[in-house]
Amino acid sequence: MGLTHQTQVCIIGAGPSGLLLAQLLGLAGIETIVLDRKDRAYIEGRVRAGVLERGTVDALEEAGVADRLHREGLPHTGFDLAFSGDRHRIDLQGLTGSSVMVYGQTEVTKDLFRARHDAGQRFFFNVDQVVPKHLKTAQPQVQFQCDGQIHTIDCKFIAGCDGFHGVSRNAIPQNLRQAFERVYPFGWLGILVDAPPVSDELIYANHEDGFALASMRSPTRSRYYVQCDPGDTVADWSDDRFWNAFATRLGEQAAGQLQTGPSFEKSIAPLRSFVAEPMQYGALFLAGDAAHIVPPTGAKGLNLAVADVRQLSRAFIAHFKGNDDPLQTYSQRVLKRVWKVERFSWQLSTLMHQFPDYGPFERRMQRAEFDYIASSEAASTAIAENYVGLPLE
Ligand code: FAS
Ligand code: PHB
Repeated sequence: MGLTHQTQVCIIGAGPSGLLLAQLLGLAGIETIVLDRKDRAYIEGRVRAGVLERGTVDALEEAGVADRLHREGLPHTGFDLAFSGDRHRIDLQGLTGSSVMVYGQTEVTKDLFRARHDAGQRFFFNVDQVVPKHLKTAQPQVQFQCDGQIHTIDCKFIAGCDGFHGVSRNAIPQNLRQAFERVYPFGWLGILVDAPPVSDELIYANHEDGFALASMRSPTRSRYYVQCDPGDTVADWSDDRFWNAFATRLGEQAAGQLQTGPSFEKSIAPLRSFVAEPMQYGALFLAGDAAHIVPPTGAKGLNLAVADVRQLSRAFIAHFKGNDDPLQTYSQRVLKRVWKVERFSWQLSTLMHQFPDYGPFERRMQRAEFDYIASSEAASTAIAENYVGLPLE
């Protein structure tokens, strides 16, 4: 028979989406249980996003977990687009009055875990066989295995925060859901290195050899990426090969400032655009990568997840106060913004990468778009307002 537990909202996934949702609901007095198939150390060790929109910083302040972010985060008021060595700065502050914060997702996750632990959050780690059940009834459940036992959680709602490879999305009957996907013909190879960043701000570069991104985690720790073939493995990329490609693609000006060193993290991420509709079914509500994926070019993945959670937490809180409208309209409201962010991430990825099937005409179109952005305040403003973050609604 196994063990049975009760809660108001069962959250599947303890990544940024699940942890932030648990924190915001906890502060509103709503009980949650959080499940993850991994454990805290593994989740905190995943190196992913690095740029936070203003809205994400607002959400972390609202969640009471932004103290270290404000101590250690790096405010950025602009970034560079580079094309075959020519550089154009997107003046975020001047064009939009807003900026972004450079602070690693790893740190956001650690701050959220610490807050949830201090709040006495009920977690189940290293779970298996997770099955959301009875979604169209008043008594939904989540069944799973943990420590050799079968567990059942009786709850009012289920939040699917289990990322792209989770189970929640597919708990919606196949005939009622639709997926939209674009898989890009390249990946990103990323490294971490304890060396000062090549520039004070981020540089996104399109070079005939491929894309490169110069980012950072602190004044002494850099986060760098190069476009690679989708079939590449980390073993194909020695540090020497990485540094040569990175320096070439950034252009002479930056290459002259580059301080290299041994990488201590090296990973390859595939790039895709993906949206699953709808983002709710009965008692199940999806947030974050469980519902959508963006190529990291626009620095939107984590920020889009946080935007979902801000809306979902407000809708749950409204429900428990007697107003069910926000919850009933969650999917249609959130998807409007999701698609706008998907568009920006797709546009910037299309502009900044070398596509194997692009000929001379397409490459001229990329160069012409860069020259237009560099010469038009309106075009630069369009990039800037998407990069700092679109309004929540
Ligand atoms: P997550 O995937 O972070 O978390 C989902 C959680 O659910 C995981 O902890 C997983 O263990 C758990 N889970 C999965 N299946 C489960 C199951 N069946 N039962 C229980 N738990 C389950 N975004 C950027 O903005 N910039 C970047 O540079 C960037 N780089 C990335 C690099 C990589 C390799 C990846 C994969 C993503 C990257 N992203 C980036 C996007 C990333 O930051 C996501 O947007 C962010 O992690 C989304 O958070 P969650 O929605 O919580 O999903
Ligand atoms: C990062 O610092 O990891 C980062 C920054 C900006 C992006 C993607 C990744 O667009």
